[in-house]
Amino acid sequence: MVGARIEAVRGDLTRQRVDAIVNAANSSLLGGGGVDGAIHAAAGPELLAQCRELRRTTLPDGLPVGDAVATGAGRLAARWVIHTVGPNAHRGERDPALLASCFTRSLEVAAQVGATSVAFPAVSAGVYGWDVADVARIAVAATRGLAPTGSVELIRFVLFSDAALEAFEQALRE
Ligand code: AR6
Repeated sequence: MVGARIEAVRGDLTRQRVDAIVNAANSSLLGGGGVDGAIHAAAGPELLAQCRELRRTTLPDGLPVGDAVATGAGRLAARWVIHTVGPNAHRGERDPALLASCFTRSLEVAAQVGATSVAFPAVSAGVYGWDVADVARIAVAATRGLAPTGSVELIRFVLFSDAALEAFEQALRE
């Protein structure tokens, strides 16, 4: 069995026509700025309602750093939003394994829901202060190192800037 195809593109994560998009959320799951804010704005109130329901039921203390959980995607073209929480460099969270876990756990959750295509942002490379080149190397190594993940055939990194795209293209070349 061959692994998933991995690609990097410049674009807006909220506009991707894939089964699942991954949200760079925070532990509260109740929204924020950056790509999280853009996803909630584009998905509409149903997404926040589902996140609140998760907090009320299975995740009363929030989603731990490095873990991932799926919800529906409201008005987005995607079917699922997979929320993950990256390590926050400003709080001293600099363990590459925690960031790698965001990508591997998200892909495990994607396989659990049966997604065939998954789009990721550069988790932790914005508000959470990681160097995008480090994020790119860790993300590419984590997704490449994974055994074929069930249903997932396409992994797409969607970058918001030319600099971030270049970092991911470089990591994919290595
Ligand atoms: N499409 C693709 N990438 C985007 C988009 C978009 N629409 N918008 C931003 N980015 P960030 P983090 C890029 O800050 O560092 C939130 O408040 C952005 O340029 O969204 O994990 C959460 O609630 C950057 O390269 O996520 C958390 O509190 C990358 O996405 C906190 O920020 C990630 O930047 C999470 O911080």
